[in-house]
Amino acid sequence: MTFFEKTGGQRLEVRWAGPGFDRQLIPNTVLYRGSLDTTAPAVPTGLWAAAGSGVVTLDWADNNDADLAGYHIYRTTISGSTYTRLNTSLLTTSNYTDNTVTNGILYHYRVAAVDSSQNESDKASEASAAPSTTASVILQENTVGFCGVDGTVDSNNAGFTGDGFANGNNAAGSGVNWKVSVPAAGTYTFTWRFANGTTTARPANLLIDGTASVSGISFAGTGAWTTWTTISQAVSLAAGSHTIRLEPTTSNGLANIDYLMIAGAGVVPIACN
Ligand SMILES: [Ca+2]
Ligand SMILES: [Ca+2]
Ligand SMILES: [Ca+2]
Ligand SMILES: [Ca+2]
Repeated sequence: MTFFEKTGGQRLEVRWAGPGFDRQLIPNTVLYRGSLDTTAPAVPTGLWAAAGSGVVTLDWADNNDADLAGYHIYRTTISGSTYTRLNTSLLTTSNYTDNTVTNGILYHYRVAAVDSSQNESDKASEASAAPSTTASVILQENTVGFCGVDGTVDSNNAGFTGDGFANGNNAAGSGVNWKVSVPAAGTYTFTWRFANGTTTARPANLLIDGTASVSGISFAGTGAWTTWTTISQAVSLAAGSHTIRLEPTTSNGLANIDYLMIAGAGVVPIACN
């Protein structure tokens, strides 16, 4: 390769040689003309995970990038770090089944999109799953089924999973909303992971489709805002889709909510709008 500069112009010559012939110039008519693609695809959206016994199934929305080549899926058991890529070849469909999980362990997943120039997007928000003999879904902030908080999603108190936790305004009635669909009428187990750094319990009512379902669920003090625990509640649901709202009854507001897990066969998080 020769690069030389003339007054008022620059020139690059590329030559090649092979067995039995001398090096010769590659004419510029066959050299690739164009600009290199350095633009990564959009970050995938709509990731959610469903856990069964020894299995986690993941689904997300199709990317619309014209030069999309596929996806990479990543997993960790330490929320926010040490991700391992699960797929060996690029995934060409927007779903994945992870059969390499152990019941009783909480896993966290993120997905990224890759284009035909090997540019990789940022990883999408973390979705979590807890494989068990009982099927379940976990609704994390910034993933499907989380419909907002009367307050903020924060990440300042360590020990949360996913992108952070829902910190409702400290006022009665400042709640958190979710939305799911269930395939059959029955009793489903709701489990909230939460922290309450005060010594006063922060009770809340559970509203299903705007109607009081369970009153006075007591989110007790956990000793510190970085100390997280869970509380479970059996909830009756009719078949179909439901809005879920957890609403505090005192002026202290809600405990900080890391996630809502709903256990029962066939629960599916639903986009809020
Ligand atoms: Ca691109
Ligand atoms: Ca999909
Ligand atoms: Ca608060
Ligand atoms: Ca969380």
